[in-house]
Amino acid sequence: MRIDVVTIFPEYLEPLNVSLVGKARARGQLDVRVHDLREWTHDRHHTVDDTPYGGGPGMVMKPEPWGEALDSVLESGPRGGEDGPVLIVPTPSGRPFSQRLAVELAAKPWLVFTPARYEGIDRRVIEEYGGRLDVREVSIGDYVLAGGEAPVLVMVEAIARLLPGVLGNAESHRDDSFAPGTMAGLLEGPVYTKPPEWRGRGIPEVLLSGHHGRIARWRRDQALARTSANRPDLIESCDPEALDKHDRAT
Ligand code: 6GU
Repeated sequence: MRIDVVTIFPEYLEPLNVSLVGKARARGQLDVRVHDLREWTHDRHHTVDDTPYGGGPGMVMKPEPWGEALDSVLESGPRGGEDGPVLIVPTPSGRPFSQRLAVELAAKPWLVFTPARYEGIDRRVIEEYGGRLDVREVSIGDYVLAGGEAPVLVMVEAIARLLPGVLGNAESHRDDSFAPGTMAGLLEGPVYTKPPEWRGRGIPEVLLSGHHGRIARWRRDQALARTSANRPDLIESCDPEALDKHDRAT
């Protein structure tokens, strides 16, 4: 997969050199290219923002640098169709990012992210590219950040770990919280490792039993209890078919 990021803070994306994403890049599983938006400005001050039409607080990112930057990045790869890019515009006004969207985007060959600062990007940029390619305005949650760079780090990590061969164990994401399937989109329950006793605290007996059926049942009960406590909304919205009889009785 190829990922391009256009930003006024390329250094903010340095963490993409570290850990899981960094290793995927080093192995050639992920081609990440970070671009400085100011390279596509032409004035002495490399201006990327201006005051909003209609008044109001804050500044708006000018359309011209974004247009030139995106034209340049988009020219460097396949135009459209199956191989074409998905343009992801991080904004608190976007559609919510989710595991489902991460799975969808992980199947695409090319993602282009446009993290903005200030009050966002002149609307005409989104209209311009929305007319030619798959453009998604995406938010990572119901709070406001100073810019879209941290959301890009979040989204790229969520997507990269789903790429084939990136996680050591292909089964690692089968039981992820929010994963459909065995856990029915429930949150993951608690986990334990050695030592068998720590500060007087032991391990739940069932995990030492070697009884796979009972362990699976226990894990599912724990997942359901944790989801009820922390995310009752996930139980409300879940497919009743995904909860078995035992779950509903709990
Ligand atoms: Cl994608 N951007 C900003 N600036 N704030 C956010 C966000 C994105 N998602 C949640 N808050």
